[in-house]
Amino acid sequence: MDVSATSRGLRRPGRLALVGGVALSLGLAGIAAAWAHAPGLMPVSESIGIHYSDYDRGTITVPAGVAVTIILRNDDPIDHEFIVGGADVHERHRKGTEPIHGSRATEVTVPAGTTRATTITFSTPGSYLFICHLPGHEAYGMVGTVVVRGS
Ligand SMILES: [Cu+2]
Repeated sequence: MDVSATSRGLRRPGRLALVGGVALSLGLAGIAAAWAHAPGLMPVSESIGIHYSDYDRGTITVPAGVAVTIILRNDDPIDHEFIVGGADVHERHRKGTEPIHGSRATEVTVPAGTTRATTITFSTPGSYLFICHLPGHEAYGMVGTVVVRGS
């Protein structure tokens, strides 16, 4: 658990009492789980590394309706992308001509050797592919899944 989440809780006396009760009954893991189920109380973040044109995680699971920050670290000497969405989104990008992405949170260019963060709220539970649509990268295997679970 990060310290900022703890200190933020301490500044809210009303919630401190609730968290204290959870701490007694469930321990530290229980606190994290309780916060994870209370949107807005605890930031949700996931990290995905890219190395040798491969995402280091095939699946990430996130809660619906919560802002999730996804940290994308590209260790390669070439650019990659993280584009997440439904079949329509991916079909558009397979045929697309946009060389750089940056204006949509769900479509991120991660230049060689850099780290990018994007924050997305997935409103509808389900499974959504994330893919790098630079030429040849999807066929090479740059595909993963975001599983969005309901509350
Ligand atoms: Cu790529």
